Amino acid sequence: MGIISSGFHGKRQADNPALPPGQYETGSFPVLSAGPAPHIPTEDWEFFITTEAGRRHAWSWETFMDLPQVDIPTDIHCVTSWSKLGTSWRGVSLDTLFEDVETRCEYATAHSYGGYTTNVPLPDLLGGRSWVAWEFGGEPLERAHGGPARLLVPHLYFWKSAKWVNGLELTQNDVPGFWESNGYHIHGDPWREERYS
Ligand SMILES: Nc1nc2c(c(=O)[nH]1)N[C@H]1C(S)=C(S)[C@@H](COP(=O)(O)O)O[C@H]1N2
Ligand SMILES: [Mo]
Repeated sequence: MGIISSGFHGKRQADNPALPPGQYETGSFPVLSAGPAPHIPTEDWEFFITTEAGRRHAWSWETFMDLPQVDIPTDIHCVTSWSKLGTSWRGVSLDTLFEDVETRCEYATAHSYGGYTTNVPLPDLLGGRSWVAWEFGGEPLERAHGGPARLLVPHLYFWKSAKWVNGLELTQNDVPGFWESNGYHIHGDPWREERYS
């Protein structure tokens, strides 16, 4: 048959339409971080959006929590080939956060506490496709997974979902972030296997 199935790592299911090409399903939730997990008390947490005009929109944890919260059922896909199907998150849609933001920029760089960055085109962030998520599986997001809050862009490979997210810097050009400068694809669509550059 030519199919090697390992119960430990999960199995490739070529016939599962929820799995992008080259991915296998896992039941666990691996932790992948390029450095130590920063500790951000919610009293100190802030989320910002800066525009090309120099405007800075910012939310404290309190004002962020006052925004409409939504449940987000979604699958997630890591470039290292694991996919986790049927995860549930809660957070604020980027559409909500962008309501008063005026910009002609087409890209954003997500900045995280701790220094991680990743670039995402605005069309991938808007239209109900991304969130700032603070709850996973009905519990506050664990620090290892990006708590108090992380970006969630589940239709792109999971490295785009910046943990410990601090804000978005809008940019005119597509500026490679941390992994994008280290060989990962500039865009990262798992359905097109945009893994490496
Ligand atoms: N701030 C920050 N965000 C990050 C990373 C990181 O190292 N730092 N790693 C990315 C990568 S490569 C992946 S696969 C996912 C892993 O998220 P998880 O640890 O919750 O599984 O987070 C992404 N977001
Ligand atoms: Mo990753």
